[in-house]
Amino acid sequence: MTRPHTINRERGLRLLRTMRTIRQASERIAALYPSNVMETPVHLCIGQEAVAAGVCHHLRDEDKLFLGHRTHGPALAKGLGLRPLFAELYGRSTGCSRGFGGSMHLFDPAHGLPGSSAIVGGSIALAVGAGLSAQLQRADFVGVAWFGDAATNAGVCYESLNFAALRKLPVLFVCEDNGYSNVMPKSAHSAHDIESLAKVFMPTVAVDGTDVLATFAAAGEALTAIRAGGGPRFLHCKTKRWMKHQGHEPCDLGVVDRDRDCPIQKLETFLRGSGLLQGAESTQIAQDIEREIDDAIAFAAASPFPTPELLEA
Ligand SMILES: Cc1ncc(C[n+]2csc(CCOP(=O)(O)OP(=O)(O)O)c2C)c(N)n1
Repeated sequence: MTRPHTINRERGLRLLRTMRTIRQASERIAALYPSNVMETPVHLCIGQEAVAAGVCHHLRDEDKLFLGHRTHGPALAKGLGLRPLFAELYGRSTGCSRGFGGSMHLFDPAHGLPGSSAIVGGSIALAVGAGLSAQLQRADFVGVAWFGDAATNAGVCYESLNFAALRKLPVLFVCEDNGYSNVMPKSAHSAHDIESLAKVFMPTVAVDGTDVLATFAAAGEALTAIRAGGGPRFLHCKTKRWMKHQGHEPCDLGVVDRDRDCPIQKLETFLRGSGLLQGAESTQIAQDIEREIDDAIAFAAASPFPTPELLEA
């Protein structure tokens, strides 16, 4: 049974701002990409913003989030700035990975982004390692594994779920399930059902990942249990990818209805209906974000490329 949403204005606007930042930054990347100013492949997460915002609003800087190849949304929601993101995409020395990593290797330890892996499933065991380290040090942080549906086919996923459950580690597994591995639907790449698989090992919750309030509530409950010493939790977020697997072009698989499936529109409709968003507030938020993106792009374009010496620094 779905529960009615409860949220206050401040939190609602924060979620909206985060989702809009991800959307608008992604749209700008898509627009700039064909001009070859970016020195990296990009995997955009337009349509998937609610998962990033809903989960990451519960995370602290100390919590360690390990990403895969589709990084921009959760990295921004976790605290990465627009300047270091755009500078990294432009391959400049002011980027979060000094221009050496690109889109799939965003690095910002101060905001709990210790690294990511472009190997499908590669981030999962790293988050379990972070959870083990928190347990051994009696430290108060959580390891978060962020991965797509196809990563649940990897052997390391099973080993990680098993070990985290066995040792009751503080780990949140977030499966951002957009139903596809590149152009291959889940029915063609997985013989298992993700929830049934995860439930073998730990409490698992499935949530509509286009509904930020549902995702926010489910992630909050899972993290509260983990932080209380209850062991790992698995969050299965079903969402839609609006763009092609990689690059700047819209998805042509015919599975997205941009009105019905838009997480931002869903939240705005709810906030307006509840009297928490009024008049031109949403437009104002969008305009503020556009200015921040303009600033980040100008910063990136004016920054120097890295030198070989910087590798050793
Ligand atoms: C081990 C491995 N196999 C194949 C690839 C090529 N590859 C890159 S992304 C991708 C699809 C991944 O799908 P999913 O994990 O569901 O994430 P999504 O792209 O949908 O976010 C594949 C097959 C890879 N990077 N690593």
